[in-house]
Amino acid sequence: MSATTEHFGKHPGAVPTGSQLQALNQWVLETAMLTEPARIHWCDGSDSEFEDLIAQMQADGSLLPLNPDTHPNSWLHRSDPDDVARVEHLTFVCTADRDVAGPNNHWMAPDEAHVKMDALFAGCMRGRTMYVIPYCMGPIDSPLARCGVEITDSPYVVANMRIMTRMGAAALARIEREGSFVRGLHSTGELDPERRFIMHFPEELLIQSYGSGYGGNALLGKKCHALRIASYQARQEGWLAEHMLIVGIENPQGETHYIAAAFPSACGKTNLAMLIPPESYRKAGWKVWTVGDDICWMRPGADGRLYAINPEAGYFGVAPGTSDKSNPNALASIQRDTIFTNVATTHDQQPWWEGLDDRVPAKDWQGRDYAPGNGPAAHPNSRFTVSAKQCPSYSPEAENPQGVPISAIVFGGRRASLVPLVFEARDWTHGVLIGASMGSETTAAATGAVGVMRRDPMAMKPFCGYNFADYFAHWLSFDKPDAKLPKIFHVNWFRKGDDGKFLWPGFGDNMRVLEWMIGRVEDRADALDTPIGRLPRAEDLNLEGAALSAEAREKLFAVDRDAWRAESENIAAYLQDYGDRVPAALHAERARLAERLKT
Ligand code: OXD
Ligand code: MN
Repeated sequence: MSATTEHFGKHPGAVPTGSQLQALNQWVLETAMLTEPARIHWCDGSDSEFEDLIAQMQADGSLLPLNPDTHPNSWLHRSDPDDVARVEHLTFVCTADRDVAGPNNHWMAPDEAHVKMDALFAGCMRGRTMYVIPYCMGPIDSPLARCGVEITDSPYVVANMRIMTRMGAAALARIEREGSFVRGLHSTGELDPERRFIMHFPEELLIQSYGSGYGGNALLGKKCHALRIASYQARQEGWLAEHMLIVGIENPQGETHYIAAAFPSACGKTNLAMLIPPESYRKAGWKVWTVGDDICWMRPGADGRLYAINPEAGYFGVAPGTSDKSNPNALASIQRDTIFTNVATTHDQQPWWEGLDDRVPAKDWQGRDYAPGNGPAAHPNSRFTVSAKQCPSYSPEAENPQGVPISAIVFGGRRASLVPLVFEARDWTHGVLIGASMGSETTAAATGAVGVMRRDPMAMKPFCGYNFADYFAHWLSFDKPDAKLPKIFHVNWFRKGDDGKFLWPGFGDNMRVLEWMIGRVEDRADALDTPIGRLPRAEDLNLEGAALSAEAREKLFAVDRDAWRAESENIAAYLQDYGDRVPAALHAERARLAERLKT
């Protein structure tokens, strides 16, 4: 191996020393022997390192500067057109026993996967720099946080990891203290979809990703570590790693309730996390605080409540549809110091996407002159990467090492029919059934057909690192005698009317639903007992100024028993797919639902 190693930060001495770092150094060396990079760079996370990377990417054309007057320090990255989303069909969980991965995951035997990946990685970094990125998921001093090291040959990945995680010297110091970390090896390879795999080895705390530079496939701290590997670890250690936003709702008396909410990808988590309440609420003194928009790690505290941290430090948000109306906080966040991926541009080099405003873009996401016949100007899964601290509603509690106490958990999907606006689970077990049977129409966040209804338990279908049956059992296990668990709700912002249009205004108006939930948590708000759970009547929500049609008032608050009987049968069949490992308590809960629907 002929790689030269650059200095770690400002300190002379090529690689970090310290006895606990031996395993890390050894792995870096072995990886370098396999991948044969021209040089090795240990990332320290400094501003100057970031600036150097950006300058290098600007020079080689992989980042294009955007208009410095309107969007200072912001860049556009155009990816390979075949590399624009997560690839669920190429994502594997490799456990010794296939049943540990479960029917919800693609599985490969670890030995076979290692042979395959070693062959792909062999010599793949020739002529390239190998970056070693120590990172921490969660506040650096939090007992709930966990560290990892990603090795990559992509400067774009380094720059994004710098925004999305606590990356560099402080993370390395924690790794040295703890001596344990998740290993992630990534190479963009040839960006050939035929030579692309995202492999997880939870039993080895190892991730290997080859052939893609796309966020969810390549920023290994995010989906691969913070969800797939972390969910596996969380089960062993008694906590939860979930695909959830965390939002704080402060009432006019200054009390804040934190809500964790799971929605499938591209179903509005970022919008809900940054919601701006309707004017009447703002005038009354309600405030919304953003803790996280995608991932939530929760564990029971000494008082029996669940405490949550956002393991991420930035947002990798979907750009299309983000506007002054839908999400003013997101828009304000991305006016500077932002990396945009696969958006369109205006004639004066401003980033643009469908739903932003009515300007006509000049170039589409592939850099072609914009022509409506070529499809959307911005790719439907185009993204922005930005530090969480740039969000006007960023909660100082997001840095609290102990996390925030969760008052309510919300599950939700895109359901054009059947599912009412909101309902409350009768208890924890019922809530787990509601989460386990969540359904949603697919979106552009993953390759494949869009708009197809599929079951997506707890919005974790693409992200649970082990068998869903065991995952459901793990969720049920939190219901202990001294536990003070959050209430569980289900919402559907996406119900459509006979004309195919959404019945609920959504966005800021979702505050009306959150207020009802908080009322339920505080035992102040009313609800109607129905077979599927507790529903508000229209009069139980504050709908003043919400301009709902008569059809909306009827359908959003109703339970169609015949249709729900069919849904209940469908849920029973779905649970059967997971075989004998499904907890009996979940089948029993489903049977109780069917029983209630009979009467
Ligand atoms: C994401 C996703 O990028 O869920 O957050 O795909
Ligand atoms: Mn997500």
